Amino acid sequence: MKVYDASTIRNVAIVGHSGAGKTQLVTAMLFDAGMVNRLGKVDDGTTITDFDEEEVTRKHTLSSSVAFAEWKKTKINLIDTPGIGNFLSDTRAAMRVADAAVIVVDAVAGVEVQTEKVWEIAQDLGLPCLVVLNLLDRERASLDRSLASLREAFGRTIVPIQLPIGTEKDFHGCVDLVAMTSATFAADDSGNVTLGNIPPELNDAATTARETLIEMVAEADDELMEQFFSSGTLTQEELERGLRSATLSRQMCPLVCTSAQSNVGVQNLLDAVCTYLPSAADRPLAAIDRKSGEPVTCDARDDAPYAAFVWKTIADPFAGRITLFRVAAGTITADSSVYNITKDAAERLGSLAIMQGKTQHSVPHVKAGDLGAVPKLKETQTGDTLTDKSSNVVFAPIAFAEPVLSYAIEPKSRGDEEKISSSLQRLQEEDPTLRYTRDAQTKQLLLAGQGQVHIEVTVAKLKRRFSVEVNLKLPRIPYRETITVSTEAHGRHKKQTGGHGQFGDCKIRVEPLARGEDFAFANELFGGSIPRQFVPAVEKGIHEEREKGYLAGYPMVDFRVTLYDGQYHSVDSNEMSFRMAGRLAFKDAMSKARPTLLEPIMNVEVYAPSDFAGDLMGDLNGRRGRIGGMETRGASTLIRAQVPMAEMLTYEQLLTSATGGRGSYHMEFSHYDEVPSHLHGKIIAAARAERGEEVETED
Ligand SMILES: Nc1nc2c(ncn2[C@@H]2O[C@H](COP(=O)(O)OP(=O)(O)OP(=O)(O)O)[C@@H](O)[C@H]2O)c(=O)[nH]1
Ligand SMILES: [Mg+2]
Repeated sequence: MKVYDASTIRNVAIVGHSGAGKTQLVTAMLFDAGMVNRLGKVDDGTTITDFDEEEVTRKHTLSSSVAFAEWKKTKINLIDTPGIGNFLSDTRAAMRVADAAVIVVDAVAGVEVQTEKVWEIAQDLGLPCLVVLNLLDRERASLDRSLASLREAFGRTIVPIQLPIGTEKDFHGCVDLVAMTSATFAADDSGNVTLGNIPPELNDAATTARETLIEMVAEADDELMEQFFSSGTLTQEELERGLRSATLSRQMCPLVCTSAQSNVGVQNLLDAVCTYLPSAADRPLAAIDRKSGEPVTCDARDDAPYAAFVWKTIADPFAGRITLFRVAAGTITADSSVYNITKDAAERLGSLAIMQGKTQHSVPHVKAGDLGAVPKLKETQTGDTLTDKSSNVVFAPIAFAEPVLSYAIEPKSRGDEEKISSSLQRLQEEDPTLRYTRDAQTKQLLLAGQGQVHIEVTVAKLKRRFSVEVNLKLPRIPYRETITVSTEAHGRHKKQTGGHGQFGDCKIRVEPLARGEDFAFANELFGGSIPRQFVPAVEKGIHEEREKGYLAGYPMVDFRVTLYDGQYHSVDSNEMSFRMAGRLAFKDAMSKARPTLLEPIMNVEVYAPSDFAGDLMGDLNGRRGRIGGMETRGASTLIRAQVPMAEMLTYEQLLTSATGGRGSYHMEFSHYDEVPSHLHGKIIAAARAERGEEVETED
């Protein structure tokens, strides 16, 4: 394996909506570059990057993976990412270590909900983008319609640098608008290519499209603009150079045309990646100065001290933990020691590898700008920085999404609890968006994640990888409780039992805090009414009660407790007594502070053909949703709304049946809000029933 310098490496994240053909495209690129000798297919489970059994079965990417193609003296690191919304955090992590995003778009559907999501992430990260219009061989595929929806969503920066030759089933090649040549491909998926002139019937269209392209490129660069004015055009060399720099500065986003399934246009895509996208040397990795906290950058220089960013961890049941990193600067060498500055721990590296899907290719070192992997690190987790102890630079940790939904789970065989905990702990290492807890009251095991698919996939992994089987019970809405008015309260615990008695007495004030502020405890005692050492006991008692909730057993949040007075007894007072007093005071407070229920509200974005927009908005209103906006995207409409989570549990089914499968949506936690009072009774009754408590009836 040749060693590549940063300037000859392209790190690209292949991103886009599920089903756009990302995995198929990566497989075709690997085949065309001669990395594998057979064109694998998603439908046969023979791709390089969907290797997990669960991915093969579902025919969807569930976790990012890396492969590399050597193409024209360049090493292209391809990170295939999941397009299913539940796994967006994983896609975001991959984009953190990429120098560019290749956004794959379905030429039939145009822009979809995840297309917008990845575009937003690319924008946040300042990533140059290349759009691949894929599935051009499908019925109703169209460059014009797709381009219209892309431009409506992302503006006119999106510019074709190719035109498709042939439509739908007959799509078999592309016109290169920069070189004004054509490439046509054999009909047998072999990728055998014939280069030639532009077919006469496309001459006019190509000339017009090239003029548009030239104007855009000239607009982006003063020097080229002058050149354009004086000579009326640009040379091919100028066009290429101008297009590259406009792409790097995000003023333009070139669009190319492919069919990944039939291996058409894939080699042109490889060329475009090399020609127009930044190398690892062009984009220093964003970092943070440890002292000032200010953003800085880290140049991909080989001769600099080593610095690497851990962007992913794989929990392999056989090989153990595999840590994936990007070397930002310097060189990481096998059989050496590195320092994990995030964890303040030294790590011993054994063998190093670069990944080709699931296969590890052993390498002696990984240089600046490249992506590497190392098995069996002890302390290192996703988001950590490996660098010298004295280094001033660290990389910002990855922001993983908070869980959206939680399910109660139940082991199929008794006694499997231990195994479930340890297996889930392993899975959490590779998937930080997963949470696993035990409900303090019901003792139920709760598994929280990004949505139904995420939870189902996790349960399937438990079974396949760790041989533990669980039943999924109904999803649980993580309600909270809070108070609505301030009040004062009193708790006294007093017991006389033969010898030593028990005595604790405290007075507290409770007051509501703003949403999201959780809980605060303040001590305003003076004059020693309660000795200092007992204050933590009062706080502990209050904590215990607040975790248990008051109305329906959900944790109480967004309020402050101030301890302002109390009494003690020199012999009978002890920690236990004050803990009890705290609990009693809390209960007293809740009986007066008009507690209420809070529910999670979700940000929802729905994408569907515009014909369905009216019905879908009506439906969202019916789910207590608040419509925040509506935008057209070509023939589709994007609806933004905020909807209580409790109303969204059945949304997937509705959307599929209402739109014949042509709608998609994305949902993220937004905030907590009060539950309307008419729904309280139902929620409280359900919570009590779940705990097996008697349901009280009010007469
Ligand atoms: N006709 C046709 N089918 C394609 C093409 N590209 C991919 N497919 C098929 O479309 C389906 C989805 O392709 P994938 O490559 O798995 O899509 P993806 O974008 O990776 O999807 P996720 O992993 O869920 O994000 C598979 O059945 C592919 O065989 C194409 O260019 N033409
Ligand atoms: Mg995929």
